[in-house]
Amino acid sequence: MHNNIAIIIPCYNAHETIIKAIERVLVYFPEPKIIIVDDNSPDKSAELINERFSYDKRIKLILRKNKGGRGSAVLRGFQEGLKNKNIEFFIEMDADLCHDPKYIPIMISKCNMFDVVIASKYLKESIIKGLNVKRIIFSRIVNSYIRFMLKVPITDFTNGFRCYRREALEKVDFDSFYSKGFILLSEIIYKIYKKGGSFGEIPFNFVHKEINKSNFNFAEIKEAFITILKLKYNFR
Ligand SMILES: Nc1nc2c(ncn2[C@@H]2O[C@H](COP(=O)(O)OP(=O)(O)O)[C@@H](O)[C@H]2O)c(=O)[nH]1
Ligand SMILES: [Mg+2]
Repeated sequence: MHNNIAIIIPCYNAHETIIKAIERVLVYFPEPKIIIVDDNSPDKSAELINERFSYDKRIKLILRKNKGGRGSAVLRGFQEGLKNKNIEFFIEMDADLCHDPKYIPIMISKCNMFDVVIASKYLKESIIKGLNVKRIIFSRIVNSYIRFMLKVPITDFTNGFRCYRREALEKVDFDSFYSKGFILLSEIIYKIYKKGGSFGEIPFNFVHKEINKSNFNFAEIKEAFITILKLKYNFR
């Protein structure tokens, strides 16, 4: 059972949490395909993963030379997973324990009805813990801006905890992306939407811990606003 699922985890400087994140996935899925894409993290996350899992066939570590952005790392993971024709469902989740794998079975079952299912921080039943007020307000503004611009009927465009069906990903031209960072999460939604894809959301508890230093920076914010404009007005 569940041998048709790949779990993609982008990893950058996550050595404090990545092993636990993998182990938590294994609690729910004893035989998953886990693909971790690490961009040569200076904190040596990759070494740690290798020490613990190098003989474990379920876990594949893809090492890239340079920090290429969270979104682009996930695309790399999708490309790897798509090579295996048995895989039907592609889960994307963070390495920093903000995304509890207990929601994965719920996302997958809902994904039988939708092309993409998103764990949303902004549904009525969702709970956000540990995120400072500035980040919450910023995320709300960004999400309102994206929804206003792109008109896709979902509430959370920026959370990287999702399930995609194979057919949805196969419709996407992986060479056509404008962005590389977190905004790629919105770009991929828009691309699937334009191809007629359908979207479902589930509420979840987003739990942010103090140890989670964000990789998020000004360059990514700039990229976000420009990418949305490019998508809306269709220019390069
Ligand atoms: N491979 C790779 N992973 C990244 C990069 N930037 C962020 N990540 C990972 O993407 C996820 C989300 O990043 P995070 O810094 O927690 O962003 P935040 O949650 O928006 O503050 C985590 O699993 C990070 O380890 C990157 O440039 N390359
Ligand atoms: Mg995070």
